Amino acid sequence: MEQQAHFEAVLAADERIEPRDWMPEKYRATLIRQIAQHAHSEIIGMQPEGAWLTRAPSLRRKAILLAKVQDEAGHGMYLYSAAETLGVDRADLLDRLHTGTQKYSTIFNYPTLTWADVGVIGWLVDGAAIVNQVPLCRCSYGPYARAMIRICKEESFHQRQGFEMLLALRDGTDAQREMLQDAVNRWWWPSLMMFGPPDAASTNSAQSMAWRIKRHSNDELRQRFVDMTAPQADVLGVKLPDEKLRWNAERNSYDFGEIDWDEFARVVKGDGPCNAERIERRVAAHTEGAWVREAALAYAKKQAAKVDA
Ligand code: FAQ
Repeated sequence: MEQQAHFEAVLAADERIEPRDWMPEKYRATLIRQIAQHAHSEIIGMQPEGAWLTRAPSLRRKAILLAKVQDEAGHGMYLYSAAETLGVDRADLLDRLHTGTQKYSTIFNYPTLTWADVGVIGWLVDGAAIVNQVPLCRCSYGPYARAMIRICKEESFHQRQGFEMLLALRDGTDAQREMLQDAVNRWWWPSLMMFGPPDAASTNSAQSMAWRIKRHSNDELRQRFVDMTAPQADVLGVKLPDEKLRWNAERNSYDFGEIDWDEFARVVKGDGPCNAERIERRVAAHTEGAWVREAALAYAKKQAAKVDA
């Protein structure tokens, strides 16, 4: 009872729960679920852009993209470490990703068909990730909140590199501008789905907000993203593919059209354009990397034996 009171008091004072503190089991389970899904998204998210590393149009673009994809691996690592502070094992979490019992973001199940997709991922996908993740820097669980601070700094850089790449396409040839518009047409709606189901269908939101894991509802953050992004589309000279998108002076926000929630449900269930391919590639990388994990373990044992001797 005293422990429960301490937990409630920490939340009420907007302070952080740390790994050694007592916490309700459901709070622990919710964090493991969200942090693991977030980590999985980061490492699966390396694939759509990674596919363009060998085809980047210049050495400069290739170096930038390589650094970005490596950052995503790093984000996955911080997040798996944050999840491990809750008493789970990273190997088990990876198993759950590989067997499809834990989710990752729907957005990474769409293909990257052209070079413009790489820039649009930076602009829209990293842009949406920032809007969703900046409030997580104030999440009530300390290790997750701290991991998010560094991740958000890097995501901001990713977003700007994407936008800068798109400015180059805007200032390029007609074919480049068409390629840009086509990529925007394909990524806009999936980016809006990153924020999760509408509030009325969001099963976890009420409890996660009460526990101060989430600070804003899915729809609130989605609206914030639309408001931030619509003027940027004007700068890029692209049209967002939504006939209902318009400024609403009364609400001081943009109105926008209805998201295809059937498509969202299909992609969550595993039936998106690239779900099978992403998991297959991930499992192959894990299997092919077994020798690296074995070598690292053998080295760690050898070092420990030296210290003991
Ligand atoms: N995809 O009750 P809610 C990135 C699931 S990282 C798949 O609203 P919640 C960086 C949800 O898990 C992108 N599943 O859930 C990058 C739940 O199922 P469950 C990832 C989704 O947790 C950029 C069910 O639907 N970011 O982009 C999705 O309160 C570029 C009901 O939903 C994060 O993970 C979805 N889009 O709110 C990398 C941020 N949406 O678990 C490479 C942290 C919902 O009960 C390149 N996560 N579901 O079986 C969050 O903020 C939250 O978990 C939400 C969902 C907002 C995603």
